[in-house]
Amino acid sequence: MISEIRLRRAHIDLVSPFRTSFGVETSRDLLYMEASGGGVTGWGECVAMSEPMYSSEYVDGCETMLRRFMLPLVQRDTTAQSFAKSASGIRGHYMSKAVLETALLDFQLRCEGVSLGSFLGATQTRVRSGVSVGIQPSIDDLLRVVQGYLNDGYLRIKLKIEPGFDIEPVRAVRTTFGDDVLLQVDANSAYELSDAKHLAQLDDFNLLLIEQPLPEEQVASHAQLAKVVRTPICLDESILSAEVAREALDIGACSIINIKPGRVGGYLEAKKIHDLCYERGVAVWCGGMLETGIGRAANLALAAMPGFTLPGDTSASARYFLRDVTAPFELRDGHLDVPTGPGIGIDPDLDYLDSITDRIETFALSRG
Ligand code: OSB
Ligand code: MG
Repeated sequence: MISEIRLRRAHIDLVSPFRTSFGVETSRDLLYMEASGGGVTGWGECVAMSEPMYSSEYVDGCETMLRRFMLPLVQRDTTAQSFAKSASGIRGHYMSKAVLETALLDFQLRCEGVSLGSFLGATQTRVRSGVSVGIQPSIDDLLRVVQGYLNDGYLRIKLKIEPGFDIEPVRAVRTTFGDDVLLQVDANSAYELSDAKHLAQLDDFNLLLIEQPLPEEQVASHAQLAKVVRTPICLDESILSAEVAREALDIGACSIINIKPGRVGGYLEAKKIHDLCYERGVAVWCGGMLETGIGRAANLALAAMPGFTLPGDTSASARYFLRDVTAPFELRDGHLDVPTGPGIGIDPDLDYLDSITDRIETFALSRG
């Protein structure tokens, strides 16, 4: 039984600025939920960024949602499953739902001694790692950064693109590093359907996929785009639930899906999207939101499911932080090991986490 929930706000610097079509991140504004009882603590990490630029959600807004509408739904005997059910009446706010649901799920799995991987049906003990490369000041800088990641052993490169930094940088990377490099691009919604012919120039570079070229709401426009562009379209921002995923696949808006548990309300919904895609033979991969070790551990469990046939954005701790809040996730032969312990399988270094914590608020639970 859970006796209290803590909401922790913290911050951590990134090793280098991460630029996308929607902005530049230099540090991570963190919100963790901790569900505790009987000496056990379950953890969740919120994926929202400090500003609503990737999607409409942002971390201070998540804190308000949790405080005002979600924590009141939790009682001592609330499970991840019962929380998901009661929170389904709240529209949207997936990232807020996900962090609390994950803390509850981690708590119950730790109590049962079951790893998140086995709960989800993971079949792999390690997962192939890709890396997401931010927009760079110049093509020379980009080539240097990509070379560094290839030297580290990353098995797939994802280039962030935007209008004005797209065809030539991709050409340069393909030409410099050759045809064997697994390469894909992510536009974070920066284009319009009228850019279809421009984007079709990317067809020359044998990319695995183009991720989220058009705005989140324009699912049907992606189906139009897919008729002009030969490179497979992969959706990220648009896929907010298994229902949206089903509709997007049905109309041909995408042929690959980036699954981010935080974006869809948690691991239970993420599993539904995996299962739907697996049944249809649609490839999925695990995205990331610059998570610390807490969120990364859980993503690795998900990425170990059988339908995750493409390398994800599950990179090593060192790609993000000088020092992670958990023992660092390290690349071995381009792979990360899936944690095997109960729940997410890893604990934060509490002394270090406390040192980067701004404040903690404790919520005592009623009996239920
Ligand atoms: O669109 O996939 C994205 C990071 C923050 C927000 C959105 C995205 C990303 C990434 C990096 O591409 C993923 C990662 O390495 O965690
Ligand atoms: Mg993306």
